[in-house]
Amino acid sequence: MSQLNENLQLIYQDVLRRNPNEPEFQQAMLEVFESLNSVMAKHPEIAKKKILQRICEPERQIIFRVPWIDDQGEVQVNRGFRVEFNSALGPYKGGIRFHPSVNLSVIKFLGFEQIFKNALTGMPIGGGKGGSDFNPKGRSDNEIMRFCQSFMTELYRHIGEHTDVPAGDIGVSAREIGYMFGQYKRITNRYESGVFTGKGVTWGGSLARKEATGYGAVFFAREMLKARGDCLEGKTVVVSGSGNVAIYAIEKAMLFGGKVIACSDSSGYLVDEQGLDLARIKRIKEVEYGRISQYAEEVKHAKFIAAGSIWSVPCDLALPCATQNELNAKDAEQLVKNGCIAVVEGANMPCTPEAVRILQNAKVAYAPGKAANAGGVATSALEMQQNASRDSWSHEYTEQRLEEIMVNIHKTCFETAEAYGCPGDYVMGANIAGFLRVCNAMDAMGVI
Ligand code: NDP
Ligand code: 2IT
Repeated sequence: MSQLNENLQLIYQDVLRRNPNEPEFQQAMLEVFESLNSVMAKHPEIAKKKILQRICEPERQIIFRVPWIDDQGEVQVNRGFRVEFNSALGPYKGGIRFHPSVNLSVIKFLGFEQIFKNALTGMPIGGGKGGSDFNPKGRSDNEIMRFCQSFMTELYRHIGEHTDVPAGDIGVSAREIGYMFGQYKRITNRYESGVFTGKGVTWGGSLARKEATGYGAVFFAREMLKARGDCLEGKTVVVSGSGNVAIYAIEKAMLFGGKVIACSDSSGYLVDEQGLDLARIKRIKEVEYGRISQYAEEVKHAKFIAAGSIWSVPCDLALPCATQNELNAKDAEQLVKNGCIAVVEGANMPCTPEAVRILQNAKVAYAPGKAANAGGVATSALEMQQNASRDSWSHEYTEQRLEEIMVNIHKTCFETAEAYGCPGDYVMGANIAGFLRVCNAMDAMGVI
């Protein structure tokens, strides 16, 4: 990362002016801008054709009302979003998030990151993101279904297998995808498998998609440690969150010989010094939709801590897999003090910019989400491939493809960082490699 040169500074001031009160979006843009000084010098056509300015402006932003009726017969009103950010490399692709914190800034930051992440996968997918401020917590299955149906009653007209292909994210898993896909099918009268990814494996979903983001992040961690002559075996691992990404990051870290001792949810964090019992976590979270504190009620030697930060738990490897800005400067200092050697982001933008600087200055290996968590969307692209050929692949084959993709993303980031004079800086490597791939396609297509 470096100070912005004069031209980048001017462009950044302009995007700030055009996108006020959107702190997450501004944060995500600044991180990319900070990687681009030498890129802009090497490729004058990018400035001349205003490609960066065009990339920062979403191609289309859809905001809509989502009215629905709860189990008490009360009318509820939520807000739905889909930001179709960039389609230079393929149809818009990215998840849908249901969480009360969702607003336009959050969806724009996620959509912006998704452009470069998807480019890094090497698959033909553009970038987009959607969601709603709907809070699924405590809602009945029927309420979730009615909400999803109302959400899709507007969204259906904007998506399609060649246009925009949503998937899951926070608060959206195969259950919600099922309700949304069902409503899409009903309204359009088309069984268009490729319009959604993350579908149930019995009706068009891909094996290994559920595991892909967490597994992919750990494949990335393995490659990053390997580049430093190290490995995962015997390492103590802490994973934040206990949702889809966290659960399968824990699983793969364990399979590679790591000892995972802590995870969390928004109510607090759980420590089991003997190593987490993953089957128990899966039952509590995936079957019972429960809280992680339940684990400590069932297991006497485990502790649940409602206040404080999971990053105070000493570890070799930290995998933030919950949400944006969940690991701040204080947490980063604590990790460094405790001897942490690597931080690999399963979530999107979980480390604050100050935390990233602290980790990088302390020579902790740091992998940004847009590289390390790209395995989820990459496997979504594999699901699209299976749907297009009306085929379904084995778990083993699909996971092998995922592994190859993650090894390649690591290699691309590593080599790009070296080529641009900042060896070991995966932020620079990921941003530059992703950005150049998008710029190249946009340049070829003229001013669009
Ligand atoms: P889930 O909804 O399955 O799980 C989210 C987890 O994070 C839960 O444990 C949740 O706790 C916790 N969490 C969410 N919001 C907050 C918050 N504001 N503060 C503290 N904890 C919070 O989502 P995923 O596992 O799918 O997503 C996790 C992260 O990974 C997100 O950043 C997402 O964008 C990213 N990601 C997901 C991909 C996917 O394929 N699913 C792909 C790539 C990235 P609680 O239950 O208490 O809310
Ligand atoms: O942030 C992400 O990459 C996702 N939520 C997955 C997107 C996808 O289309 O699979």
